[in-house]
Amino acid sequence: MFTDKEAFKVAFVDDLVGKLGKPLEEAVNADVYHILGSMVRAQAGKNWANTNLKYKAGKEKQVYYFSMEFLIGRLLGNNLLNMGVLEMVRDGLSELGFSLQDVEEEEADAGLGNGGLGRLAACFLDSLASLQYAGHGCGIRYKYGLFEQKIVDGYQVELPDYWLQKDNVWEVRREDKSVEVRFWGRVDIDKVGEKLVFRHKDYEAVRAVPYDVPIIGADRRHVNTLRNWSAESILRPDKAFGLESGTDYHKFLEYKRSVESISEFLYPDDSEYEGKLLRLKQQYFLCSAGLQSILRTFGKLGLPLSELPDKVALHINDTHPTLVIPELMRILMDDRGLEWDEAWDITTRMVSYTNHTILSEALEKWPVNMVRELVPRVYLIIEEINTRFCGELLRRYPGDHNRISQMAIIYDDQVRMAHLAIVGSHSVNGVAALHTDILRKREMRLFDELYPRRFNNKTNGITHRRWLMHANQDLSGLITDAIGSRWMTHPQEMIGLIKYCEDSSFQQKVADIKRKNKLRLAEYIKSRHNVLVDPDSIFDVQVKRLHAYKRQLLNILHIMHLYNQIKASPTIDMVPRTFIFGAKAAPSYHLAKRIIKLINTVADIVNKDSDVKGKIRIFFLENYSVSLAEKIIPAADVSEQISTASKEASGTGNMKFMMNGALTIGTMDGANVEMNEMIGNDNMFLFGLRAEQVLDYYQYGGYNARGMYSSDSRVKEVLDQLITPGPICCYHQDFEHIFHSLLDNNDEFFVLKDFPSYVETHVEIDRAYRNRGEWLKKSIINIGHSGKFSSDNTISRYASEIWNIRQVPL
Ligand code: GL9
Repeated sequence: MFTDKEAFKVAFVDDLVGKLGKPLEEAVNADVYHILGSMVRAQAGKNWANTNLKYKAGKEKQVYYFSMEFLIGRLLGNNLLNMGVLEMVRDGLSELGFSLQDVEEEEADAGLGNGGLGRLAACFLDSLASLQYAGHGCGIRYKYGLFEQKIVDGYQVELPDYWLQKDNVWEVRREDKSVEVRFWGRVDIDKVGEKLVFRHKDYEAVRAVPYDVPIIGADRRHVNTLRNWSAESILRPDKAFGLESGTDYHKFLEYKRSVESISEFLYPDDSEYEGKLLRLKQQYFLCSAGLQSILRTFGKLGLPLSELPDKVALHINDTHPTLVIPELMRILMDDRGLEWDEAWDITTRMVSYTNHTILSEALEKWPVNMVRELVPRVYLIIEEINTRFCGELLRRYPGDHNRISQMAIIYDDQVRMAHLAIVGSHSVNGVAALHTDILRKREMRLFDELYPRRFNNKTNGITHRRWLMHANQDLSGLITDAIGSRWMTHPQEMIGLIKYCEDSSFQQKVADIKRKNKLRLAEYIKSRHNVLVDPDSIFDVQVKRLHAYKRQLLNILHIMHLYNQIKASPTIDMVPRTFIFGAKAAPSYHLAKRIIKLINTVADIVNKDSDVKGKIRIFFLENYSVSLAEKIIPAADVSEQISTASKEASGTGNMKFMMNGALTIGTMDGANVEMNEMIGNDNMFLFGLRAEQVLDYYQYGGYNARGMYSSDSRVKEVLDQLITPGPICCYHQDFEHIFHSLLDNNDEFFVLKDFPSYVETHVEIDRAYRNRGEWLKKSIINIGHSGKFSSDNTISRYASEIWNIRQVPL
């Protein structure tokens, strides 16, 4: 049905009329989405079945990526792209009177993730399938994804994300693959001969039902699976908790409600964890359901358990799924009868772990009582792992009790999940060179000393299919015109663009595409803010979660400073700038929410002030999401990557902007460092403290925020505007808190310290932008080097260096 345009149109109309019972003329975009999506799903279905048959027949080793978050976004456009029919379908639909772009807008944006960590998981799935690896996702089918953000009177308001109320054509409920997950209860220990037998009694059973989503690779033939688990009640109440069927209907309803809450919503925390029982329940639910289903699949191969590590790799995305380790031990020992040593050998050879942050507030520590009560048998296993580990340490470092308490898995009545993850896996990776370095040398130094071969780096990546080929189709076309199409499967060949970086006709084409993308974003902004943005202004963009360490505050303070300059000398010469923000704050993160209010307040004042004469404009675009990112990033001239050095483990937005030709203003943090290694100081705008300096300040002190305030008049002026009712800027009680967070807590993230160099670097950007040829040259150099950051590259390394899996051609 997708063989050629005419065949497609016939099949499409036929399907639409047949399924909806209405003539084409009456069809709306939502109908077209439903029919087209179902056609794609049906087509992919055949390849999906074939892929699974092939994996099974070849007994291929498969990797399962366990993640509490998969920030997939919309799938229709990407699936059409990967199936190689995007253009044909776009033309066909257009001839039938529909715009594919409008049809794509009908799809819910699956927001089952918070930010970078969840989006990385989605990019990895795309690369695994596209590179022909047998690699699948294992996640939770949250009924509500990340909240929908509204801005009301400048404040963030959170609304539930009813994504499932929209038609979801991709998922398939697989009732027959359901498994049971057990919580609470107690463990009876019996001795049978020499062997201890552990029996979990009086537990509460939960039914885990998988919803499978096909992940279509770029060769269209490889279709892997994202298996998302939904929590449901056991069908028979008597089986659930030993009641006589139907005797206590209220109790059953209560049980049902509590069970369903497990997959009800995604926790909206970014780089911070909440020690809530429900969150722990979600984690165990994912681990237990995922493992049971993987072991069932392995069972069909008829191989001995000793071969498990040759056939299955388990990857845990941060510590959230660390319970995979003790849960696998439990299954291997209690259900399959293995001894500890053999089970441990198998487990540690199968599991690998990625660390995504060194922020201490993000390090998960679960209270012992909570774990012991919720999953009593699993807790006993964690205790045993800890006992054996501490024994090993004692033999290796006799008498060094300080070291042992620093490294123990259970300490101070808490289970340290990162320690469990390191001890129970064969590989621990960081997500950018600098981050891995900090992990090895500082955060996890003692573990690196004990297991030097375990730590390794895998710099993050992004799928160039979604973030370039789909989001920026014109630029993608231009690249192909210039260097042919091999870059699509070998993104590092984008380096071939470098030879055009000084070619003025090529530069002009890049400029024209950027302008078109800016016009498109301007239209979007007009539809939201009713203001027409100047497409010839510099689009200066910071979009990412709102967090103190990401320093949106530095950005807005600088804008306040620019505004002060304009007010002082209205004829000041500057290239007009449009500052664009998008950011969600965790609902309980008050400082972050106040910063949103500040951005919106300053925007209000500046955008209304006729003295400004369009020199600067500020827009906070509400509800930042994957689909909004796809509109914003291709239109950016300047990418703000301004975290306090050492704090942003990698960042992935930085790579998306680079790939779309924006120039970065950034600190030497995360993957910015590696961008800088490739393109040099001439092609990005670096500023601020280096990671070493920041870490030294933390360790030895010596920074005085008040000193910055009293010695730099620009700093003083903008800070005073936060606390002084005045005509020029924006006194508000909320901003007093911001003021005090900077001065009373000695500016934890060095906003004031980096302010002067940030201001100067923005002056440099203004200067650089005026030289169009030079700017475009830099832009092309950025694009050309960005192929290195394709997640295809990242995934090949995970595959060969961690998972030991090979490509499976079909
Ligand atoms: C993060 C890091 O903060 C980012 O720097 C990194 O790029 C991504 C992916 O490795 O992981 N760790 C983390 O907890 N989050 C990240 O973005 N937070 C969210 O995903 C919201």
